Amino acid sequence: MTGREQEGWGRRAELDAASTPAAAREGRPAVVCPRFDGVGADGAPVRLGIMGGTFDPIHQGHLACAEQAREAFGLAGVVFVPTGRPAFKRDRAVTDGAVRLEMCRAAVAGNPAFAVSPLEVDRPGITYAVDTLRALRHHYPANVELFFIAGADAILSIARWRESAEVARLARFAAATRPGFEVTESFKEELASRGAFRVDYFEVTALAISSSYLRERAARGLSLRYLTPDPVRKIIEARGLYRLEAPTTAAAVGGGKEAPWTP
Ligand code: DND
Repeated sequence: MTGREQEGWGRRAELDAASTPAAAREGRPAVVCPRFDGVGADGAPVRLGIMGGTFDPIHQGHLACAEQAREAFGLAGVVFVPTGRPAFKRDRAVTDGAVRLEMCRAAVAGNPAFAVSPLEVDRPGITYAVDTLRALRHHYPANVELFFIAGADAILSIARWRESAEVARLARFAAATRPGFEVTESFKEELASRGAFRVDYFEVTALAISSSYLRERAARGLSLRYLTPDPVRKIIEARGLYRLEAPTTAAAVGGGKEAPWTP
């Protein structure tokens, strides 16, 4: 860890302590999400959604997925957690975490049911979901049930996540499928053979949008209007993100393309 990272981490811990005094008093880590830090404090059962992602950039598909998961599972809210250095994308450049965080915040601004946590961006080293889930589980009382929201395309990969058995123990999964996609018995059996994951499926409006598609369009100078919220589009334009010459994103545009979202 560099001195700068240590300094940033320490400063964040101080902010945590200030924003969640109860957590700090008890020596518990804050989730650094003031809007939802107090969820479950009254002891009543409540469900909270966690939408993890690289969000490079965040787009309408991510937002519709979170919104429809919130409805389908009666979630009190959804916390978007952009990754720091994503475990599965170490072969390509990813836009700076602070900028992805800024885009996520711009995307959810004005929606009281959504919030963004810098937990992973602030954590030094490679980002693993298990560390995040541990921090969240440690922070929230047992009456808060955590639902990790993911596209069904990502679900089969959870067996390859670091400490996947622990991931399975710490959270339930809300897996988004698109209309017409049948969750077959063989799909479920395949997943069950890989671990004791608790997965509930819900159908989300088909949105054939992916971050790589947005990056490609931006690189070609094409419009991102209506594919991502306007404030996000404006950040991308103002910062010149995803242009072929942009140093932090050149590799992301040229290679490391994600598979289209086809659960
Ligand atoms: P992605 O890089 O796939 O995110 O990461 C998803 C989560 O997996 C993150 O929280 C990672 O930390 C975690 N992960 C991955 C690999 C290893 C480990 C953890 C580990 O701990 O070892 P994207 O930004 O590409 O997408 C975010 C989410 O949105 C995904 O679940 C994706 O399936 C979904 N999505 C859509 N949902 C509905 N409609 C669309 C979508 N496009 C993406 N159009």
